[in-house]
Amino acid sequence: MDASETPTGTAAETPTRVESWTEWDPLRHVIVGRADDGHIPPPEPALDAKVPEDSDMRGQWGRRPQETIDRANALLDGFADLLRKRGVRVDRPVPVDFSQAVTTPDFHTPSQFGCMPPRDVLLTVGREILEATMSYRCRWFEYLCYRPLMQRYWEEDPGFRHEAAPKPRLTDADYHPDYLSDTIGEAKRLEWAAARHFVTTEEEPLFDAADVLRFGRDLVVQHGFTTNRKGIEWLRRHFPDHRVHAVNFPGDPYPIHIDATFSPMRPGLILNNPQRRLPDEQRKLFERNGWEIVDAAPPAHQTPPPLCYSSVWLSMNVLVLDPKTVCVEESEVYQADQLDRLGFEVVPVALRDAYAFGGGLHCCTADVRREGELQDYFP
Ligand code: ABU
Repeated sequence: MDASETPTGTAAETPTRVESWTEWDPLRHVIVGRADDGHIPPPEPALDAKVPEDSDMRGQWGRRPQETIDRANALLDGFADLLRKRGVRVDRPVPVDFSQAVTTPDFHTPSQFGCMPPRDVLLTVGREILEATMSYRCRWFEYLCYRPLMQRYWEEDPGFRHEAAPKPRLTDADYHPDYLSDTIGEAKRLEWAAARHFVTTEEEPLFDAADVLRFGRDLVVQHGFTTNRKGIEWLRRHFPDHRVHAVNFPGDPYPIHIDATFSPMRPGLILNNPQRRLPDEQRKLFERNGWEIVDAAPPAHQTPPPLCYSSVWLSMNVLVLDPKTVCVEESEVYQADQLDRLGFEVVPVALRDAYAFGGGLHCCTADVRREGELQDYFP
């Protein structure tokens, strides 16, 4: 069997058709990341700005301990099996050697990151999968792990469009030097976030795919550390038949990736992180179209797991299987209870020990196929 895929049962027989327009339509085919050879990358500007001053990640880098890689892979394999048993076809990336340095004419970094999470790299919009520019040097080549799958989809599905955004140069001009101090402090970070002063500059278009949410004809994109204004404008020009809306969340001192901040669950319902509330002006689009924006339940944990980049708000980083069914990390009992009360079948999934590799249930997946056609939810 090819390392890129582990078919079992009927889900494996799902023919290849790339198409997904939303975060909630019934999931039929998905990519689940792997923890193999996961590295904590060496210092670099965008990554350092994301690591809180009191984090256990400060000053650490190198290959992650093998026992944590094995544990994370066991959890990711378990999640893949659970999805297959529910009839979802699951494909897996092919890791490269992440201990390799990356050298381009513009930068050098002594090692890479991993192939978790795919959601950061691959943006599926309708019949297209777009490889994001990425904004960290250590993730510049991460798309290579997905190329065997992209090639296969391209050969098997004549309607599939495989696209790649222009690779950025990622010189020092891409990063604001004032973010690189070790002693910025949270108050200053919040002030900067409110003023939309982020670590990335406007030198060139930058975006990570996990800053984009798909609502049919509308794409909602977070402006923050990993996506700049030019990245949003690039997406606007690349998807001329979509409306692209820039959003920002002033309560987040480390704004990377929208999926632990603002999570659409089904048509008409969004969970919003109560510490990172969407500004009133930006809420209007949803409210005038009858969407309810509900504060997400509090996380069950006071701190992230060891050596983790993400916040405790991975509690709301859930994977919607269809508008009535949602996967929630099994220890996130408050989030599970809230979604149960909102009418969902909640499927508990053990994943917390894989969080350190790049995120939760939404992060560790990338859509290939959801049923459903393009619709206008904000007419
Ligand atoms: N990749 C999502 C992480 C967001 C957060 O740390 O809250």
